[in-house]
Amino acid sequence: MSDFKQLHVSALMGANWEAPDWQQLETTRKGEWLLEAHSMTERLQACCATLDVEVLGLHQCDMETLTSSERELLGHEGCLVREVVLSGDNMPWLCARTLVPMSTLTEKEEDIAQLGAVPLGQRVFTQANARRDAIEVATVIVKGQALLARRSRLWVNNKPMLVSELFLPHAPIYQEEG
Ligand code: VNL
Repeated sequence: MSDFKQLHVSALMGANWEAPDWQQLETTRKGEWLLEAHSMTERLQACCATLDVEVLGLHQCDMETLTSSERELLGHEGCLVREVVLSGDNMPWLCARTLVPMSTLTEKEEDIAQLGAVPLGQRVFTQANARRDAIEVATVIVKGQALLARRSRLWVNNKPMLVSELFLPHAPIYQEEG
């Protein structure tokens, strides 16, 4: 699994994030996935019988290691880094890396550091004031294959976190338009 992590997490970290072309994307199936403003967990769950989360990594990073765009989106702060792979019916669908600033992990949000196999979306979107903004998209080449990715900021109780998601080859986003 650690080769998998190395390959996909570094691909996410090296992505060239760009503002989405909303008008063009909104009309496509891929675009609906990439621009999903509500819970990606729920959207994935609707496509399978069992959605499993495996935690690949959980560590802290200093604010010096954040990129300039990460600092612009989150502020100048150390973060908890959570890396997971989500599988739908035992097929790997999504690799996600989330940066959670230390000031977000306070009060009712302290438990976000200990989610384990509970999907982040399940935790965040039960909160009435959860919202997503700053959606960006990228195409990332992994082993010669072009994969879709997105990055977005989630807010819980007005505290931010930054989620990067890489859609793996078997993910429903690539299934034919029906
Ligand atoms: C997580 C991150 C889950 C991003 C997600 O969907 C996601 C997580 C289920 O860290 O649990 O899109």
